[in-house]
Amino acid sequence: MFKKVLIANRGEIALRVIRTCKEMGISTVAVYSKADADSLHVRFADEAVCIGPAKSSESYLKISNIIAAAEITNADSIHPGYGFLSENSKFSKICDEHGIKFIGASPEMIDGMGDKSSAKTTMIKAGVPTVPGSEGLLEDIKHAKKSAKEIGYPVMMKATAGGGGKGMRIIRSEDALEEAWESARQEAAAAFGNDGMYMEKYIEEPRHIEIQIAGDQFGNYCHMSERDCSIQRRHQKLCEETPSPFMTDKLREAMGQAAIKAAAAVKYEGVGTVEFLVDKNRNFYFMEMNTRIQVEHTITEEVINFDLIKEQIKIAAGYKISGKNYFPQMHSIQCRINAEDPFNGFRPSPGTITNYHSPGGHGIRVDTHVYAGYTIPPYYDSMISKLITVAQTREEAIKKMERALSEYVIEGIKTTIPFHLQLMKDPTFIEGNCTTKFMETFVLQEVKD
Ligand code: MV4
Repeated sequence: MFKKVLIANRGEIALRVIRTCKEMGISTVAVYSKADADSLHVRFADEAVCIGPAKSSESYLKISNIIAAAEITNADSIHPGYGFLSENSKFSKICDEHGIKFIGASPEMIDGMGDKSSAKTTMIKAGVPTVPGSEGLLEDIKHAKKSAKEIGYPVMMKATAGGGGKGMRIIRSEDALEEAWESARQEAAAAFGNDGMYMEKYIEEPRHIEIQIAGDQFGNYCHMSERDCSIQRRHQKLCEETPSPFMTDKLREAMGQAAIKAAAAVKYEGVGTVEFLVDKNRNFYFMEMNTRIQVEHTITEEVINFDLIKEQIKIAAGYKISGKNYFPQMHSIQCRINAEDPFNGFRPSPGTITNYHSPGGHGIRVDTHVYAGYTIPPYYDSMISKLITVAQTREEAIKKMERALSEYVIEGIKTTIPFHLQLMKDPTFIEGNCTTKFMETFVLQEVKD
């Protein structure tokens, strides 16, 4: 087992990793930017090293500084959390070259899954269902036209280096193809330095349902059931739950097996997520594979009663997994509390928290790094807390969330709490009918106080 883990991240996930390390008897090293000197992850870790100024590119993304911090403190491993360097193949490789265990995917795995078109080809070969579409990259506009005709409109053009919706276009007729082809390629070139494009059938109003998986170095794989992440705004998840209200036992079995097939096809080691699009007829299609721990891993932990960070660390240290699958025993919901103003287009609202009281009681979990007096810096992600409920049934988990949200006091900044309070009362949500289109029509009612 590792003796000392450096956490190459900040905020709630840095704290989350530190907590598990403490329980496992592993020493921890925090790294922090000058803007984060007062952060809890700095205080809760055994050691802390300042790695640069506020700007991420000069601190949390600065590989040389993080490696130097690991060497100075004699850390034998690095946990990257999510975001930042968690899916950076260069970082994974450099850790390896320095004899530091990267608690995450290998460089080859990251690159293989990071290129969406080749990941899709890998999955087709493995027999994992994918959206019908072009084979490999589109060579030119002529090829794009031919593909679209074969697939049948509407089609979706996607950047192979994409993610977060960048370089993605819905095309409903041939008239719109050329303009979409040009603009999507330009967007992808600017965002990723890679203008490779592929095309597939456009799935109307899909659900985003992902399967948590794990694999070890002995070829054992398991799935840990699904998370429904359909409630998103501009490709930012807002609320996640498990089990999915759209799931059936049969579909879970099929998606679980497909996810294991995906993991086995690439000899996946560690914990990961296989994302699927699910259409209204419960057909499911491989979308992407994430090679990191995700923000929403918490709800899976709650329903299978299992510490996923501990599992991640154990697998990286060479432990075997049992190979048996996990099924939800409870219902769990997570609301992402962001420092944003939901009444003004979710505009970021950094600043000082003047008053803070977090909810508690049975079935409530709060993963956060904030406290009364804490100043949210403007440089990073706006998520400041994850509020998670767990209960026997979906109805109880929703009621519990409503109660917890109404107890939650965060003053001095705007937060997404009012949004979530309304979401918990929304008929479409209560009926379990939210698709990825839900937020396009959601209207937040102004509350007077
Ligand atoms: C799609 C799709 C419909 N049809 N692919 C969005 C992000 C990227 N990872 C894939 N995405 C989509 N791909 C086909 N063939 C709809 C989306 C999509 C979406 C997917 C999951 C969650 C939210 C979404 C919001 C808009 C579009």
